[in-house]
Amino acid sequence: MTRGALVAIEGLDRTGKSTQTEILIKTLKQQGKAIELIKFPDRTTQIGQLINKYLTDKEFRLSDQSAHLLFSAKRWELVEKINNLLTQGVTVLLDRYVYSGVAYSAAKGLDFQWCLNPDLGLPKPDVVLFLKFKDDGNMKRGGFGEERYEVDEFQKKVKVMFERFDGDNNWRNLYVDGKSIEEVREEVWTHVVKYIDGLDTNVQLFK
Ligand code: 2DT
Ligand code: MG
Repeated sequence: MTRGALVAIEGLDRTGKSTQTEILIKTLKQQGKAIELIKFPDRTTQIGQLINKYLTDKEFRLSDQSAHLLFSAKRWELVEKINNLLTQGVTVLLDRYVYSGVAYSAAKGLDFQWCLNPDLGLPKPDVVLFLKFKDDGNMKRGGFGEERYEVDEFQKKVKVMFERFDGDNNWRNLYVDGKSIEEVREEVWTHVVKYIDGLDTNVQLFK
């Protein structure tokens, strides 16, 4: 039986993840493909609401470790749903995932492996599209500075942590510098098209 593919879109803030995921969903739906978008953090459940408070209210204090574990708990809350969708042949598109979880927390100084540990056993994406600026281009875009992590110095540290995943066989760097939405869309498509008809192999787990 063919299962759906697990595709993650990752990147710093303001790199175009949400724009590209929306376009991709629309394209795949137009082609009659079964696809579902899951955004992390999803802010609707009780855990999600706590995370939302943490991100938007700077007076709300949590230790870095407990904040980290909440984001991980958020993923574990949805793992059954993800697995069920994949089994049913649905392609699951993740807007942020484990990689953001590790990168944003490790950027605060927490140990990289410690950050990954609570996510071990989660389904591992078949492909990760990392939307990336060569320079600090995301910081020059508008809409920055409203939430906890939207600070230039911090974004630079997160970038370094994200890059530690570069080299994994599922990792694809997509440079967005100076490219239009349409140009990035085409590149996203060339990476995703190989996966949209499903896979015969079992989904891998983080280990
Ligand atoms: P958005 O800007 O995409 O809404 O994300 N984050 C995200 C973490 O620190 N850990 C995680 O596990 C995830 C998924 C990245 C809000 C912020 O939450 C950060 C930015
Ligand atoms: Mg954001």
